[in-house]
Amino acid sequence: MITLDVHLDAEASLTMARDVRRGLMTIPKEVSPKYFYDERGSRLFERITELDEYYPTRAEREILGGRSAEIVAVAGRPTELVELGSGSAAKTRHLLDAMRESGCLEAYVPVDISEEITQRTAEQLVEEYPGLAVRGLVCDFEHHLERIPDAGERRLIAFLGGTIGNLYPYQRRAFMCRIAALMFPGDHFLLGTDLIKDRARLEAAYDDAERVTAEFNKNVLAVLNRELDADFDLDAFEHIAVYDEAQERMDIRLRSLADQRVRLEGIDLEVEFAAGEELRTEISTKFTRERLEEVYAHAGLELCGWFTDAAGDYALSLARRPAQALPPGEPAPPA
Ligand code: SAH
Ligand code: AVI
Repeated sequence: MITLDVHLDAEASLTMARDVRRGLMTIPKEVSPKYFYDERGSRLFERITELDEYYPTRAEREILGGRSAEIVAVAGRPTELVELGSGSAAKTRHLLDAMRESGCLEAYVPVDISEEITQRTAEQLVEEYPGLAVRGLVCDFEHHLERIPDAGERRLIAFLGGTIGNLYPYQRRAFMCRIAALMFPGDHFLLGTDLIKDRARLEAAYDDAERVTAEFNKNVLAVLNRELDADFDLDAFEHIAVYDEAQERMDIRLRSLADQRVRLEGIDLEVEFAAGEELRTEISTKFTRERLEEVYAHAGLELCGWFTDAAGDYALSLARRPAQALPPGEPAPPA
C-alpha cells in the first residue's frame, strides 16, 4: 500500500546549483536550510530532537499526545493526513492514532525533500497501521505543492516541527497562499510553531552542550562538498546561533575561522571568506498568536483552533478557509 513519487531529478540538481551560486554571491553569504537534510543531516536532526535544550519537539509531542483527538474532531474527522516536511513522522503517530480511533483514517501522504527518510517512514507506517494507504511525495514543498494528490475526501494538511519558521517572510507568504489555494472547503491546515521566549532558552536550544546542532549545521558544508564537488574545510568554520529580537528569529550561521578560499568545482565557482565572515545557513522564526493570525489572514485563511503545551512554549494552530458569503438565494456549495 505504498507509493513514492520522487520529483527530485536533474531539475533539482540545477535548482541546487543555482541556489547555492546565488547564495554564496550575496552579502551576507547564505545557503538554504533545505540542503541540511541528506541521510546524515536527517539523522543529526533526529538527535537534536532528543536534546535536553531542544524543547520544541517535546512541547509539540505533549500537545499532540494530549489533544490529537480534539484536533481531529475540530478538523471534521479527515480521511487523509498530508504532512509537509514529514521526516521520521515520530509525533505524527498521535494524529494517525486519533484518526484511526475515530474511524476516519484512510491515507497518509508524507511530503519531504529527503528520499531516504520518506521511504523509511512509509515502510514503518504501513506496518504499524494495517490497511493504511501511504502515498509519499519526495519534492521541494516550496516549489511542488501542486503535485500533492487531491484524492482525499476531507484532508488535514499538517506542517509540524516549526519548519515554517525556517522560511523568510516572503517565502512564508508565498507558501501560505499556495497552501490556501490547495485547500478545498472542509480541508484544514495544522501548523506547528515555536513561540517567542527569552533569549537564553532560545540560544541554548540552537547551541547545545553536546555540539550536535553544530555538527548538523556544518553538515551542510559536507553536502556541498559531495553534491557540488566543493572543498569546504568543516574545521575552518564555527557554529553561531544568535537570537535576533527585532526579526523575532534565531539566526544560525557558520563563521569562518580564517581567511580562506573555497572552490566549488561542480558550479565552477570560487568564493573567498575573510576571517570572521559569516555564512547564514538557517533562520528559525518564533511567533505569537497575533502574528499567526496575520499570517493566516494574509493567505485568506482563518484560525479555528489553538493548542499550546502547559508551559506555553509552543503552539499548534488549526486553520480553514472561511465560509464564503453567498449572494442572496444562492445555494451553499457541498462541504
Ligand atoms: N516534521 C518533523 C521533521 C522536521 S525537520 C518534525 O517535526 O520533527 C524538517 C523536515 O523538512 C526534514 O525532514 C526535511 O527533509 C524537510 N524539508 C526541509 N526543507 C524542505 C523543502 N523545501 N521541501 C520538502 N521538505 C523539506
Ligand atoms: C526543522 N526546524 C524547524 C528546526 C528549527 O528548530 O528551526 C531545524 C533546526 N535547526 C537547528 N536546530 C533545529
